[in-house]
Amino acid sequence: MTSPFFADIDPIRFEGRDSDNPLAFRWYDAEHVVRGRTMAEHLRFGVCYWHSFAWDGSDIFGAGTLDRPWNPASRTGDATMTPMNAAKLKMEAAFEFFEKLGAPFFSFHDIDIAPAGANFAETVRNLDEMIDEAEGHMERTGTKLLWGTTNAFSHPRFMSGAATNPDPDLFKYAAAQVAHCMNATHRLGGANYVLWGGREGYDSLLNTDMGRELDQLARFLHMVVEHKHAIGFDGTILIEPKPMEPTKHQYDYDSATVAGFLRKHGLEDEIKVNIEVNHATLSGHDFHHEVATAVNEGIFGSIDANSGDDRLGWDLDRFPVSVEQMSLGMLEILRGGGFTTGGLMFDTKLRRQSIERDDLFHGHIGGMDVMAKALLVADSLMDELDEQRDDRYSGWADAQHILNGEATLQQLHDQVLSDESFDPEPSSGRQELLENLVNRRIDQVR
Ligand code: XLS
Ligand code: NI
Ligand code: NI
Repeated sequence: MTSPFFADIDPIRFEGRDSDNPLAFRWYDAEHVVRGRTMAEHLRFGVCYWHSFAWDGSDIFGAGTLDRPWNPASRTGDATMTPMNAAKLKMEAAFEFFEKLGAPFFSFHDIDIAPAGANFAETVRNLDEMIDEAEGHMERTGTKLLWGTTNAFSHPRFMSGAATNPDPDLFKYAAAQVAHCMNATHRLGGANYVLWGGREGYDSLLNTDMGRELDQLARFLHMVVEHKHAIGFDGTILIEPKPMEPTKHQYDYDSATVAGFLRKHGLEDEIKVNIEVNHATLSGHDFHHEVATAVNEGIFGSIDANSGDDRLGWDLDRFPVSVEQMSLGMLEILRGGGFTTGGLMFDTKLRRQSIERDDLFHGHIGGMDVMAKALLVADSLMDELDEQRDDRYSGWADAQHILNGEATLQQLHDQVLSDESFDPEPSSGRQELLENLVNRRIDQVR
């Protein structure tokens, strides 16, 4: 491996709208202030370790295509490339990338950064050693941890789930793994800890007791929350909803499903959601619907900023490309007051044919510029839209007694019956006018 890994790339800078340099930001100006916060503070960009460094480009039909010399398939024949040395090389390249891109955060699964050992004890020894390495890199580069998470879905032992496994030994194994990874996340000062229910779901009710599995999941999450308080971790615990894949039906279907589940089990003040754009698409919702639902439920936490495809119904994890889609999402994030511990994590994959080293930069630069422009569009729209929206509901100012419980159905009936002139006039929803406004702002922001 040539060192440094991205030797041909200089740190990425903001060069403004007129720059033709493909390796520069045109919209993401970290220090630019919007509504009292810098863009960096609003957007809190993170790079994911798994797709960007651990994944080699393989898909269900074919082998890896990407140049990732630390991966097992590329290491054959090189005796110095032990699994731990490979993990260290991978980490050097990852931090080189975070630093050159200027992303303030990263995220990882335990298995992305450290190789599995022969048993659990050896696995966590490897992880602890790599956490030491990460600590050094973080100090050196100033990169921070947006979230840590546990991969309790890839290994065959988890084929029937982790917390929702019919076998309590698997629940135990997952508990041990999550406890250790939470400790590691805490050590690195992580802002959040994410639980994506990889295989927490089912393929067939012929062999699945859904009620039992959901109760197991609730107990597991209570244990996670208890552990968080026991170790003094002050980050946010986040569930990442997804409706399907890899199981046919995932229990954390969408924001609304998670909100109901949390409330049923008394977890609504302890756990929030990490909304992934592509998962929203898979659940049949718009991204902005998922954000608005979570804000409304008081559980909005963080975003996995990627995108799907209109015609391919699976988790493609493309880099965000649509300014309109992301503007509507950013609008709901701004309306909700913005991020606290959360941020925009690029849970994004290169296309399998994007095999040049700089392709990873182009993906992230494009994604960051799209989100930065979306922030500006959302900012320019919010007050005007909110004013028009409030206006639509202005009649309620004189009808608060209805919402306060001071009126009965019978009373409303009697009032309508007795007032012969009562004949409500519909008024226009003005959707097309507002859609045109959005497109105008996308053209106008500078
Ligand atoms: C998979 C999920 C995964 C989580 C982290 O679809 O998006 O990547 O973000 O486990
Ligand atoms: Ni994700
Ligand atoms: Ni996903």
